[in-house]
Amino acid sequence: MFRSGFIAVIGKPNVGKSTLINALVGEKVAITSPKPQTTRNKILGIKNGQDYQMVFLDTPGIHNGKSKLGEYLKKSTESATNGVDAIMILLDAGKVNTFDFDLIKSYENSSVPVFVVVNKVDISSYEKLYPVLAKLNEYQFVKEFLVISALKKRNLQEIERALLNILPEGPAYFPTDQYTDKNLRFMAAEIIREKALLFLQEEIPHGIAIDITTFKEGKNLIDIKADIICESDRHKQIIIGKNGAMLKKIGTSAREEIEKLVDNKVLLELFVKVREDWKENKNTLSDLGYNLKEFDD
Ligand SMILES: Nc1nc2c(ncn2[C@@H]2O[C@H](COP(=O)(O)OP(=O)(O)OP(=O)(O)O)[C@@H](O)[C@H]2O)c(=O)[nH]1
Ligand SMILES: [Mg+2]
Repeated sequence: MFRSGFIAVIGKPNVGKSTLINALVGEKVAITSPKPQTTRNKILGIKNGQDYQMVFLDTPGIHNGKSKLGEYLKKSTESATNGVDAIMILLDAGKVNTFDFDLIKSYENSSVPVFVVVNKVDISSYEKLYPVLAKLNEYQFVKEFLVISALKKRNLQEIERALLNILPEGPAYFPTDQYTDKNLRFMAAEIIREKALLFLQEEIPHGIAIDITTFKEGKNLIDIKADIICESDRHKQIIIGKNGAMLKKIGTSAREEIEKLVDNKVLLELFVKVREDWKENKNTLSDLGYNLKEFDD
């Protein structure tokens, strides 16, 4: 019997949703970073087994961003839980608070099984964990509580087991050699953004977006040009860095990773552009891959 289904992975920013999905799928489907609000789109991570296909939906961390971009992120997450076969709420073991409890509670009347997964146990103590687990036990409607480390790949087989218990019989929804729904162009933009998140500090990472302006696949080389969109001249200066050092660092690191992904040489040219209101302008947002119309019925 072949089982298949969709599983939405939701939770606060930075709890490790993308890290978990990458670990489960065994491929880098989504970028991750130590900074909150890394994921901006709904991204599918497809785990193909002998007799199952699990399709995980990575989602932006839930928070109350007031911009048009914030609205897009919120809708991405909300829409991800529609029509799925299971919902997995991820918590950071060391940072569980009322927001998490309220989130769990909001799924009390869910028509599909709800799992609560406590992540990052590798950096949490049992003294901290016990009161959390005791409190979680009050939520009788939750199908199972699981304690894992996505980063150390600890207890992930428990997630697989728990899901196989509830997934219905069904077909493979995607070709079994496919592990995401996103194309190379999207992945390239995300990798550039990941490196920017990694190397840039403070508020700047959240104020940038990547626009791939050229993506030409030749036989021996892929030619990629991309704009790093930011919100002010001051940010632009910081992203470029002294004598272009920062931009070079982001570019080199991104190029190396894109080359591995495409298994080809890559020529990557980055430009920095200021568009003060990109987070508020619906058309600009749409051009950058954050199209609010996706959610219109
Ligand atoms: N120590 C430890 N760190 C983890 C674990 N899982 C994730 N992390 C780290 O937590 C940070 C956030 O991980 P992400 O996977 O980007 O978190 P996310 O929930 O997808 O975040 P958003 O996309 O912003 O909502 C990264 O620095 C990860 O390396 C874990 O099990 N243990
Ligand atoms: Mg993420």
